[in-house]
Amino acid sequence: MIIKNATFLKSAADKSGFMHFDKPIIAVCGRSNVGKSSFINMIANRNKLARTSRDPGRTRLVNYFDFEQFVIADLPGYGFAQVSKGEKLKWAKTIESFFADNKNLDHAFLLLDIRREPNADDIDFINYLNHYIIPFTVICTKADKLSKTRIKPTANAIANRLCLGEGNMIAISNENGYGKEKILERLDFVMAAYQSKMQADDDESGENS
Ligand SMILES: Nc1nc2c(ncn2[C@@H]2O[C@H](COP(=O)(O)OP(=O)(O)OP(=O)(O)O)[C@@H](O)[C@H]2O)c(=O)[nH]1
Ligand SMILES: [Mg+2]
Repeated sequence: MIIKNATFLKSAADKSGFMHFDKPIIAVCGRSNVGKSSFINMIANRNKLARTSRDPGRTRLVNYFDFEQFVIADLPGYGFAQVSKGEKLKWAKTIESFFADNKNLDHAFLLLDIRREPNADDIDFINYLNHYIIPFTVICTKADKLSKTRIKPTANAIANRLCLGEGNMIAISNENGYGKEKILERLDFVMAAYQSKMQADDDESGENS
């Protein structure tokens, strides 16, 4: 996969703003401050496509980015202690309606900070993805914060904790580009899965006509 051009499309606050495309939609999700917006910038080779911030809770809307072959939806982060109960409920509603309609996404990249044990919010989120039968890849960010020899064993320990196979877990650094090749390969895989799904849908509608 070669990423040539990426552009911001629009933000959506709720169901009425969610977008549909005739190409795969990949949701980027994870705890607040884990590096979702930085990740989008890293794969786009751009510094300021998605707004990043040191203050958790920066992204409150679903932000869509067009990468030509696919679309990325940057989702608001969860688990931010300082937001009000009302805000949290609003977040839960937005996310729930986003996941409930499978036209809203084809794959999820769930980002975790490699230095932290997955917590109850992360596990709930994985249960959520499984419940709605959404294929996902776990991406451990901030690998630059560990020594090179610690990256693989730490990522493997997280994969074991979450009962994930090796192919479903990638360690990356948004700072120095570590793991980017693996992300590009994964994007090829997501594209191929989307194309076979479309082919199967076409075959099925042909049989029924
Ligand atoms: N060292 C290091 N810092 C990172 C990495 N990725 C993100 N950061 C930093 O972590 C902070 C949060 O990054 P964001 O990309 O804004 O995180 P986010 O998940 O989009 O946050 P919300 O939108 O608030 O949910 C920023 O200060 C980034 O510079 C990484 O791979 N390595
Ligand atoms: Mg963000």
